[in-house]
Amino acid sequence: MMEFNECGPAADPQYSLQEEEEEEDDDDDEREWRCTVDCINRSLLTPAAAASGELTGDSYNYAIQDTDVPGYRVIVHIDLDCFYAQVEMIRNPEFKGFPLAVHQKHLVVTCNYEARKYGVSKIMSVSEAKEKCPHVILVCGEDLTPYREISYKITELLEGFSPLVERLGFDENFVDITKLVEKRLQQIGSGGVPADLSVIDHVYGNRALNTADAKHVRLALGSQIAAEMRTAIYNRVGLTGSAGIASNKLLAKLVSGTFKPNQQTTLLPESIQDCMGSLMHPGQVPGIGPKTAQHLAFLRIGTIRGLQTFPLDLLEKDLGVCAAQRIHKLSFGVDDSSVTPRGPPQSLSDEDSFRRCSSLVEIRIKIESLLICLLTRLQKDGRTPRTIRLTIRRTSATNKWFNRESRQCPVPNQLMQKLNTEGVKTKCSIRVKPD
Ligand code: TTP
Ligand code: MG
Repeated sequence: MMEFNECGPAADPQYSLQEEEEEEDDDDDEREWRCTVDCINRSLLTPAAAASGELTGDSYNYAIQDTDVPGYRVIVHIDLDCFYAQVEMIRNPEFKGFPLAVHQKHLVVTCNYEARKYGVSKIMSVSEAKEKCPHVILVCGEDLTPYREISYKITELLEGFSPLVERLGFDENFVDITKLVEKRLQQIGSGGVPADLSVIDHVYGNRALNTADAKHVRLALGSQIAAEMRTAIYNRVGLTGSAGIASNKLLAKLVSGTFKPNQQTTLLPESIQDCMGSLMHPGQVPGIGPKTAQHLAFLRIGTIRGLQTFPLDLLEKDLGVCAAQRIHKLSFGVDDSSVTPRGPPQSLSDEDSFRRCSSLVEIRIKIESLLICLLTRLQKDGRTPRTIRLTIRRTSATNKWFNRESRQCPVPNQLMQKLNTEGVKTKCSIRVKPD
């Protein structure tokens, strides 16, 4: 992997190192749901909200003053359908309607829903995909540029609805729409919530909406906003996506995949335990990564119920207080983490396999091609990088990421100047030392 770090506008020395989220693969899950402090100020609830959402006759009483109050937030998680495949169908409209798979090297990384009907799936070898569907169209998806560009377009579009948008990978976004829901409640005014208020598309577990329940009303309005977001994404970018609407990030992400593609699901509070209980094992809880799940398995915790009922003090002894409390709460569907916009990535990286390289010349060519891609992106980005780092990962049969070694150095001051005057040259000067 090669990356430029600490990218920042020339005039702004404040940028700090942060991995470009969509291209880092280590412990992603664990990182996303960081430990948060539970500091609910119940007095911030209006009387109606404080009274567990009972109707008082004035619809504005559905509102709360602090949009951070757990349970009263409205969070949307949007996951684009077969993302790379949809992008390829936009780039090549003649592929639309036919089974299509996007591969990197010999692996299918995604395929459209036409191909899925034949049994083609993500992380399947290209040869198996061809066996399942001999006429599948195969597109190489190793150049991430088109996916990256559309991915940021979607985030930007969602930011038009709410400034609180958090990217998760290339094709997922969380949007905190609590304030937007508050606004809609104000617009409804004292006339009362319309009796025909309904949830757009699916309600998890088919629960009936109770328009006398503040939380229900807020989520129903959230489902309308989510539908507007999906329509905007389709009309402006041409992509479909699935959405989950719930009171926190964990639950919104969990339900967004209930009905796919191009559908949305709203989770009402009464179904939270059913939703958590439907998970087969703790590793399926977003925020519990593979390492923690392994640890839990070691403690003989193999189900969500097992995690919920495991003595917290024992869990704390084993995992540490913070982590234990966090995952214990997650197992009940409680997640107070906020939707945190991250802004532009703080590092730009690219990677490729050196498996077929058997000489220094071949290695040099490979590194040069990575560098050219990165410099092109850097030029488009316009910010000035501080360091460049080259990372080599040696894999072994037992450990995929065994032995990770990096070297880094400062980027010469004149690089950006040179890049702007001369552009990215097709030939870069790279010295490769034998050791
Ligand atoms: P996903 O959201 O997992 O899949 P998807 O959007 O293609 O399909 P779905 O309709 O089920 O949501 O991943 C998003 C993109 O990330 C996907 O289009 C291709 C890429 N990807 C990889 O590069 N490597 C992988 O291992 C996987 C699973 C996906
Ligand atoms: Mg997706």
